Amino acid sequence: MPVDFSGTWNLVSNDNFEGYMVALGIDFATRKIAKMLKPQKVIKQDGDMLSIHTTSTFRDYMLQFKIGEEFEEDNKGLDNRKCKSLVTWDNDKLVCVQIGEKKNRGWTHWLEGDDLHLELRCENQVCRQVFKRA
Ligand code: VLZ
Repeated sequence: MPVDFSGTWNLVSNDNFEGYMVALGIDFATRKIAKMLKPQKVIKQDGDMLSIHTTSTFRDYMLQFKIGEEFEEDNKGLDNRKCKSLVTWDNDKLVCVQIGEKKNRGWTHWLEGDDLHLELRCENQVCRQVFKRA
């Protein structure tokens, strides 16, 4: 694959994270803390194997998967709902579909110039995040 997301990335913008968290049913107190965070992503890409470690001062979330292979995702520390997740390439974009209780749940990663982009989707909400290399 031509695109390599590997690296350490710092959040620089976070549009409608609040709407995304509301759609996931995250409680008010947790949202107030979470929306102040500037998470960092540490991504390791080795062939079809990826790990995405999202870290913050409040909570961390670790995801490891093989592209093209469905896996169980527990969303522990997020909304704690289990999903069947599948990540595939759509040209140079990495697209995750998270099948579960919430409709239209998933995310897309892509590179634009030196920036890492992430769109997070749940129901009718879209959160757009941009990261720069640390
Ligand atoms: O990222 O699905 O890169 O999992 C936010 C942690 C993590 C802060 C959000 C605490 C995970 C929030 C977003 C408390 C509610 C996500 C995927 C794509 C990989």
